[in-house]
Amino acid sequence: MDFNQLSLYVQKGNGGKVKEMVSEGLAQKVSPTEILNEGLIAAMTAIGEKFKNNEIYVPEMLMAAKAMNAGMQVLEPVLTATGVKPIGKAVIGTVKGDLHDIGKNLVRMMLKGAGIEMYDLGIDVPAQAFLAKAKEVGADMICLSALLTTTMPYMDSVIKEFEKAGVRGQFVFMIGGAPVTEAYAKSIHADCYAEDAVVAVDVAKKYLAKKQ
Ligand code: B1M
Repeated sequence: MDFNQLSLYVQKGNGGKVKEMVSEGLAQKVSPTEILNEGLIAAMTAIGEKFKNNEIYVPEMLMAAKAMNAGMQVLEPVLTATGVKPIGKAVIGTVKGDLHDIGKNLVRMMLKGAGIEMYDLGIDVPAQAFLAKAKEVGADMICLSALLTTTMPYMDSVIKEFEKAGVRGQFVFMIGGAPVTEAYAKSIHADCYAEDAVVAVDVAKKYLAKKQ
């Protein structure tokens, strides 16, 4: 499979071709993780670099994101296929002020694939919505994503909302996203941090096992 060509189709925002190539790749038994990493995620990294260097602007970034999502739709059934019995429930969302959802969606898919029942609140999610959903579904874990240095501090506000309600101790908080670090997670007393969707699976499993 020509991963470079796939990446170029994503970067050009050609969702039709992206879907076609991902479907063909899966039919030829190319590893879904390789398609994801070498084709789709590589494209978003390149797009990020071009944006930073003022070679492209927000509309092109948005088109690339749509094409990436088209590819992820094809990959989703493969990534979320699970034969395991549910090991816990998690609420996930991108925090208030932040519209980035590709990484969050990926984390949701991988956690679902690991047998975690996922409740996705989408993007731009206020603290109160995390709290309400967590109580409603009896969640074990709250997963927060942020992609901007300006929205990352809102993760602290979400945790504080749970503290204010006197229920912080009932939930495991996992946080992640490009600007987020282990040190930041510690500073806001999140339980854990994961750098990517694959690591998020291991971390979530470990903390859910501890919680049981
Ligand atoms: Co935006 N954007 N963007 N953007 N965008 C970044 C993040 C940026 C780094 C680009 C750059 O300058 N190089 C920059 C942020 C700079 C900063 O804050 N330091 C930036 C900016 C500035 C902006 C705007 C402000 C631009 C503007 O309007 N002037 C604006 C903000 C809008 C808002 O949110 N309020 C904006 C808008 C957008 C679009 C809407 C056009 C689009 C998003 C569309 C969408 O998501 N549906 C977009 C995109 C596509 C990007 C880049 C190019 C790609 C992001 C992405 O999808 N990466 C991005 C540059 C980059 O990241 N290189 C950029 C692929 C994805 C798989 O990775 O999301 O990092 P990621 O997720 C990873 C890990 O972070 C981790 O696992 C994931 C999978 O492995 N992870 C978790 C994520 N969440 C996790 C949660 C966990 C655990 C792990 O536990 C719960």
